[in-house]
Amino acid sequence: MEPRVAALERGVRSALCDFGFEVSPLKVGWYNAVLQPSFHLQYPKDTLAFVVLSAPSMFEKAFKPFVNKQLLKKMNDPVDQCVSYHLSLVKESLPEHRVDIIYDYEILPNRKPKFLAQTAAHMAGAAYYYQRKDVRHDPWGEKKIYGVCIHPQYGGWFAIRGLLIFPDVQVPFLEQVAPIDCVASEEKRIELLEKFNFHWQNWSYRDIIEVKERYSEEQKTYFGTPPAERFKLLELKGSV
Ligand code: B12
Repeated sequence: MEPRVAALERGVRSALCDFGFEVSPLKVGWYNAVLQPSFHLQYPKDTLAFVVLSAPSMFEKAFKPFVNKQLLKKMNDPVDQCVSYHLSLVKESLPEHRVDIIYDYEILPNRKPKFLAQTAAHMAGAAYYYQRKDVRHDPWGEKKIYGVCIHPQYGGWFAIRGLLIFPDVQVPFLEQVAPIDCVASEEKRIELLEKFNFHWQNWSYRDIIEVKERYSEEQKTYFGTPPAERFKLLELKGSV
C-alpha cells in the first residue's frame, strides 16, 4: 500500500479501534461492480472508502462511556448517536481531507438505503455476505429470504455501521481482500439463512460459527428492548 494511504488508514484505525470499531478499506468501484446502477455510489471507481463495523466490545468501549458522559440527546437512536459522534471525530481528526460519511440507517428519497452495508462489508473482505443464491438446493419456494453477513471472529455478533468515503483519495493499486467463507457447507448455509430470517430474535444465527466474542448480557438486554423503550431503560440505569 502506498505510504500516504497507509498513513490515512492508520489515522482512521487509531481514531476508532480503541472504541470497539473495525475498519476495512474498499474501493468504490468494487462495491459498484456487483450492484445495479440505482445503488451505485456516485464517485470515481478508484475512490477510497472504509467500511466501519462495530464489534461486540463497542457497547462497553464506546456506548456506555458516551451515555455516561451525558452526551445523549433525547432524539435519535442512542447507539446511532454514539456511532455518529465517533465517526464525526474521525472526520475532525483529518481536516486535510474531505470525508463523506454514510450511515447504515440513512435512506434516499426513494426509500432505498443510501448504501448496502452487507455488500460493502463483503467486497471489503470484512464479513462474508451469505445470500439465497449461495445455496444450491433452495428449500424456500416463494418465500422472501434476506441475506446475512458472518464475521470470522464475531459470527453474527456485530453490526455494519457506516461508510467513510475519501473523495479526494484515489487508490488504483489497492489490493482487494476476499472475505473469509466461514459457513462453507450447504447445510450450514441453509441453517444460517433460516435462523436469520425466521428466528432472528433468539440470537441463534449469530452463533452459527464458534465465536471469539459475543454481546454481553447487558448488551443483549439493551438490544432486546424495543427501540421506543431504550431511553427508559437507560434512564432506569441513571444514565440519562
Ligand atoms: C431494510 C433493512 C431491513 C428490512 C428488509 C431486509 C432486507 N435485507 O431487505 C427488515 C426490516 C425486514 C430488516 C430486518 C432485519 N435486519 Co435489517 N436492514 C435493512 C437495511 C437498512 C437495508 C437492507 C436493504 O434494503 N437491502 C436492499 C436489498 C435489495 O439488498 P440485497 O438483498 O443485499 O441485494 C443486493 C445484493 O444481492 C447485491 N449483489 C448482487 N450480486 C452480488 C454479488 C455479491 C458477491 C455481493 C456481495 C452482492 C451482490 O445486489 C442486490 C441489490 O441490487 C440494512 C442496512 C443497510 N444500509 O444495508 C439492515 C441490515 C441488513 N439489517 C440487519 C439486521 C441485523 C436485521 C435484523 C436481525 C433486525 C436487527 N436489526 O437486529 C432483521 C433480520 C431479518 C428478518 N428476519 O426480519 C443487519 C444485518 C447484519 C448482518 N450480519 O448481515 C444490517 C446490515 C444492519 C446493520 N447495521 O448491520 N432489515
